[in-house]
Amino acid sequence: MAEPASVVVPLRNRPAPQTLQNHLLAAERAARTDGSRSLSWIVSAISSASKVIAARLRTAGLDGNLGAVGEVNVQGEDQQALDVIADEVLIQELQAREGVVVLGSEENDDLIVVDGPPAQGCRYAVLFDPLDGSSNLDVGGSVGTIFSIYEVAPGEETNLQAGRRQVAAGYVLYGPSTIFVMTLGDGVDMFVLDPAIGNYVRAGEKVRIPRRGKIYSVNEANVEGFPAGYRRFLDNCRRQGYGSRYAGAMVADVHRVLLKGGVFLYPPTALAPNGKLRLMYEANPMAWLVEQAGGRGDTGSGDILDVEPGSLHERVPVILGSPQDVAALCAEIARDRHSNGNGNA
Ligand code: AHM
Ligand code: MG
Repeated sequence: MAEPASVVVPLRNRPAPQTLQNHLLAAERAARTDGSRSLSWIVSAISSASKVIAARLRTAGLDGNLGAVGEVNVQGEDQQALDVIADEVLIQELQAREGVVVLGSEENDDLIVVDGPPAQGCRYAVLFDPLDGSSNLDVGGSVGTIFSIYEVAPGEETNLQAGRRQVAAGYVLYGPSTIFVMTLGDGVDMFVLDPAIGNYVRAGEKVRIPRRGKIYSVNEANVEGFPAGYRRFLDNCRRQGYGSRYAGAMVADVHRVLLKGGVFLYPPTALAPNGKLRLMYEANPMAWLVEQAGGRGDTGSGDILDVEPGSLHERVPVILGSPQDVAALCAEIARDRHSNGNGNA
């Protein structure tokens, strides 16, 4: 019997590889505005920067880029060499992109107003934590980049906006693979860097967080200083057989929660009544991503995304995760608020 002739699909009819670049182009076409064109370019600048950062991280133990630089950032934390490198790479990529008018970073005291020709279309502020979890660097642990993008009106470059107004947010996880997770407000998409071709390729579309998980992620060494509602919630989790996982890098911990469910928290303590994590470039982008995946982000007294920001580096208590787990924790916190008028008892 004759072999059936093989069918050759004409090139133009083959599905294009699902790269981050194609995803951004499709989103831009769907939005059909000039603004979405520059927004795609801005996200694509972050993706380019993340490839450079991933490469620097890979050789960090070989090229003398591990360790502190002897400077302290505005948060009072020792800056690592790679914190500074990642910050510079992102600023260089972003300030050259049309539409970027303001940059804000964990590593810089103040917002940077970009000095360039006036933007023609939409104008954007990009806030970022260039290298989150950098205390993991010396031990080869996972770290990440977190970003948050807003549209800004002329003359309002330095006015901070609530997280609800973000137009794009995401993170890059530098672990065994480099993973880019983002939202443009239409669900959460996930891309893995294919080192053979240097492109991010889609690994998850419209990611959904499980409604409930079996893991909590918190720095348990601080538990004695947590408000009572947090302590009761953690006791309940242990009684119900939850496991505990904590990488010490928010990006790695939230990524696990996004995929497997459960809850990540950084509660207030007596010494740090607003916790440790920063609203504008840690809590807000992560909260929007988790919400876009069907989860919740709360401070213990309301949605993270509704917090009206006062300053670039302000901190908020952070609860992120599966809707049922976040609801259970918030209910415990609310019990104390009702009984003594203060959820932080
Ligand atoms: P960083 O941005 O300076 O690295 O700090 C933020 C990190 C988060 O990634 C992580 O969740 C948290 O700090 C860990 O803090 P701790 O060591 O107090 O548990
Ligand atoms: Mg951080």
